[in-house]
Amino acid sequence: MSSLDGLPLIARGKVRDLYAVGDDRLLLVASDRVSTYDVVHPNPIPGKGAVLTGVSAFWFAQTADLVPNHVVSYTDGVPDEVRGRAVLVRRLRMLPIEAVVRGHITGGGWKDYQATGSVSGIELPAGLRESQELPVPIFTPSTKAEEGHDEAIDFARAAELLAPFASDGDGDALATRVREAAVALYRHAHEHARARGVILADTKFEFGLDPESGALVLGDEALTPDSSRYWPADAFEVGTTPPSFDKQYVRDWAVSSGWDKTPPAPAIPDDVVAGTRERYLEAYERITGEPLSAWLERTGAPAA
Ligand code: Q0N
Repeated sequence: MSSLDGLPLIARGKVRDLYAVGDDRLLLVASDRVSTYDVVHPNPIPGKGAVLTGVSAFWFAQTADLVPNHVVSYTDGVPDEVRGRAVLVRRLRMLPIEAVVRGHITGGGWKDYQATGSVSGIELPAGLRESQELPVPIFTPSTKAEEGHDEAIDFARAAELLAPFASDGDGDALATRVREAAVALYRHAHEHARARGVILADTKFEFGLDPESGALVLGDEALTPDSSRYWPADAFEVGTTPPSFDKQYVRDWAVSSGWDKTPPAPAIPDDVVAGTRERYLEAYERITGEPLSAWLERTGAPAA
């Protein structure tokens, strides 16, 4: 839990907190909390917040010339107690959709495809198998639900939701900019991850508009294990649900414990915490090519 002296709390998510810093900046703090089946467990995974923040930082730096992002600093203006797991960002006018991109057909997309042959109104080839790579990555936006599950919407509905944010009222043009930015980011990250033995199956971005220039800016966290499905390439098999890189370990334990997935979530045993932590550290290393200790040192965080 974080309550940072003097900073007004703006939003508290399941695992992340958002504080106001003056009028035009925010501090985004990732906790070590972990949720499975949308319920947060009572005990943390030490280092998880730093992994999520460090992985985001890696991708924001890699893609800054592709799409501008909201990052200001991971050090200046970041309180000592949250160093390594917090970022100071520019305050944006956030757009009211989740910009989901799928390169493989899995999860909710697989459910929708099985039921209708389409995802977000995009008709897909017949005969796809679970987890199969799509001919091209597709933009499958969803609404932002405060609680519970985001709802898949088609491009036309996304354009309607974005119209009030477009300076010229052209929601279609703004939705097209969001789609092009999101797909370009996915393509970049997918290619990079694949070279490191990791498949980026799908991911979810949040964009906002710069309040001064109106530019489209990438916000939130980006391409983290919490906002993406990363699969180890060597364990990937079409026709199955591949294990995700990180949380699968807790999920498997949660299922075998007999927990019925309704709150409250049970405490995670020490050996499962340790195993999950190892998986997060490995995800950081596989994706960024450096150990988490390098990130902790750069940001002046307490060593994990
Ligand atoms: C903002 N959320 C989404 C973590 C994130 N740069 C920004 N400017 C204005 N608003 C936001 C951002 C960002 N990022 C993003 N809410 C506001 C979700 N949360 C909720 C909980 O903590």
